[in-house]
Amino acid sequence: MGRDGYVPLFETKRAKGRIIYRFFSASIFVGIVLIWVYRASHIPSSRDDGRLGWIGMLGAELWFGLYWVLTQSQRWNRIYRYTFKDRLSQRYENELPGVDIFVCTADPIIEPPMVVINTVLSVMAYEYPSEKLSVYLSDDGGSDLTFYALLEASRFSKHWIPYCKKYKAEPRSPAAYFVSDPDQCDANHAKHLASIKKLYEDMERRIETAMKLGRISEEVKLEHKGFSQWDSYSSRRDHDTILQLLIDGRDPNSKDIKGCTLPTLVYLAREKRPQHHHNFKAGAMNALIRVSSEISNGPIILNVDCDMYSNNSDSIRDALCFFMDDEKGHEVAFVQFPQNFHNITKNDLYGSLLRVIGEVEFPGLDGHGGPFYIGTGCFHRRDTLCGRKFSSKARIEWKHKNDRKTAKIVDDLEESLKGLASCTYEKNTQWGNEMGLKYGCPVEDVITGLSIQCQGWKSVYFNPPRMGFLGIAATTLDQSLVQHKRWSEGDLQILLSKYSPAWYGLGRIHPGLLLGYLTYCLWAPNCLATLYYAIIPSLYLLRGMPLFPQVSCPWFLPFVYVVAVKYIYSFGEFLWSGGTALGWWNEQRIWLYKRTSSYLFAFVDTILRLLGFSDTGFIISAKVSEQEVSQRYEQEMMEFGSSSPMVTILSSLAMLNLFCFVGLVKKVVMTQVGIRVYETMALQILLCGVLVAINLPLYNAIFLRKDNGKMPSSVTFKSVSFALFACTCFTYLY
Ligand SMILES: *[C@@H]1O[C@H](CO)[C@@H](O)[C@H](O)[C@H]1NC(C)=O
Ligand SMILES: CC(=O)N[C@H]1CO[C@H](CO)[C@@H](O)[C@@H]1O
Repeated sequence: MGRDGYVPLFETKRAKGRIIYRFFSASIFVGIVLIWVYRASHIPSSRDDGRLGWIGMLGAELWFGLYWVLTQSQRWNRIYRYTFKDRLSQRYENELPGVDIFVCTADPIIEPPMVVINTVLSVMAYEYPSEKLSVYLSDDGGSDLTFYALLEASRFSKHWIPYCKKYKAEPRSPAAYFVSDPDQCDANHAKHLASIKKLYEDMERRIETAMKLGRISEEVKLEHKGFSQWDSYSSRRDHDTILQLLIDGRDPNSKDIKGCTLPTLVYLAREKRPQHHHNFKAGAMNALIRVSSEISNGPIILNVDCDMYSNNSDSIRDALCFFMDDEKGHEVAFVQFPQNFHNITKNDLYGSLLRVIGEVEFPGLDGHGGPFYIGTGCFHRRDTLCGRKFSSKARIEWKHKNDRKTAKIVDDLEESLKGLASCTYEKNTQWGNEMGLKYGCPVEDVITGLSIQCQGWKSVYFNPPRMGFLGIAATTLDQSLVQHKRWSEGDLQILLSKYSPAWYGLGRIHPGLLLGYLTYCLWAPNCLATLYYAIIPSLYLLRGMPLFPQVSCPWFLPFVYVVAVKYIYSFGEFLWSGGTALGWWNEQRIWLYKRTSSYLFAFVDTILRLLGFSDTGFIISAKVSEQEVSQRYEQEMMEFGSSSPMVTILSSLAMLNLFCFVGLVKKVVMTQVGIRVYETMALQILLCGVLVAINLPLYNAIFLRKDNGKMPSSVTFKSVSFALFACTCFTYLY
């Protein structure tokens, strides 16, 4: 107990070894500066000595060095958070605030209704007073199949919630719970488990039947009046607002089988018209904010993606420990949980987990005022999301926040709320600008979080040992690259937007946080220096022209120091974050692939748009989850089987490096210049060799594999031609 009886609800610990880290990183910086000095002072005097290539190396190394400096902001001051949930219940159990949970889905095919309702059920079953919990599903697919699944889920919840609370079941997504093989000891529980599992499977069968049929049968339509709202529906892009309170928590008749109150459950498909822009997920979130304000108006909002179930029934209480802390709670605008996945393979082939970001970089941002908002697994204070500015004096009175709207007759209420989700509601309002989530950016979450932090608010990163939320990770290379293209493009747009951290954030957020934002905003431009480094030194190697200092030269040392120490550190950091050695190697590969394809397309598209052209507009691939594909994913075999331009670039780069490496080997064998080559071009050989080694799975996909995940022959043809062309031109013409 502290002064004046203040009992903190959470604790913040600084990472150990920060001083050592700072010395260490200063030494790398010295190495980087020496490299710059070497480059600048050794520019060859004539074109024949590779002057152009040299100047390019200088440019690339300047970029890498400066970018490395930016990344230090995320390691400089890491902090870790711990909550005291028992203190929270001692003090506030009777005045816990209402919590509104938003689940967003957009397409019943890509995001199957069974996945969606598992998420919904897991958040309905939070260890939290049900009368204070409301769950809203926004369905931008406007699908009666999703509505039907939710209706089924509302019925199943009457059994599921009391079951979870009685047996303290974890996790509370039924599908995940049943496969986790819950070990029950007593016969009673076993019987109960069997019966609830049967209920679940019956429900699943009914939903799958409807999915196969592709529509709702007439019989089922009679079960609920809500289906009549689809009578005037013409397509998912053209329909009225569909709003249905499936469970009204205030209604004395909505009880579970034990007679306890159920959480409110609402289905919303906002109005869509072809002539109105719908602003994607940000638009859906803003409609939910308005509609929920008239139904439950919970002062805390949690939003999760529809595939992200709650793996920890105490997460709400964890988050409240930050919001309700007497001393610091009033500064906190949002509490971000890490994005985690339940279908990651052991060595995380596609680096989906972003392990180091979650374990190291976000705690580092937290030390400078808080992490970004990443669009899922995040608790917000409703008023800040609606644009309230921070004031150090305004404390929050949670007690008065609990006044729910007095119950109107439900039918009237639904009708009167529909206007809030109409296409035209936002016209001439500040929605999407000063209020709610921001429009016009592919990463609406990050830009919204940034603008909240610019209003003076802090955010908190909370990464508990048992993960709060688990989603589904990309299971093919294509999905993974497309996802990164969207992210890096969105982040670059933020840099160029009115809310750019570089000018809007300047003076409004902590400088360390500003640098942290820049690290992400500059993901896309990284493609230039990386492409340069992956192409030019190898071509020069083929021609026998050195671009790095000789082994015997003192300038060799800074290069070796920076490269060796940087990678040893990165390896250690990855293992410390819970990864495997092979996982690190995979991460290096995907790092290269992202930078040379996703980021390149993101960069080019952004430039094209700035110049007034439309973007390259390649199609977003659907989430495939065919049996075969997931089998290969589980065996950690990379999936190349699509002939997208991104894969073509990766394959061309890999072939180019292979040719250069083979050319070198041939030269060494035939002319016996071996020792001299190692002496003069050791670093270039190393670079080219590593690029070849890291691409081994790609060569395998070109030359050896027979399954459908192998490289399509059209891609092989294009990339071999391109690489041959580049090597020939460079050797004979340049
Ligand atoms: C999810 O929760 C279960 C217990 O319900 C736990 O055993 C598991 O480790 C959790 N998963 C993660 C990734 O934390
Ligand atoms: C390893 C693993 O759990 N893979 C699963 C990931 O999720 C997809 C889609 O739900 C499944 O098909 C995989 O089996």
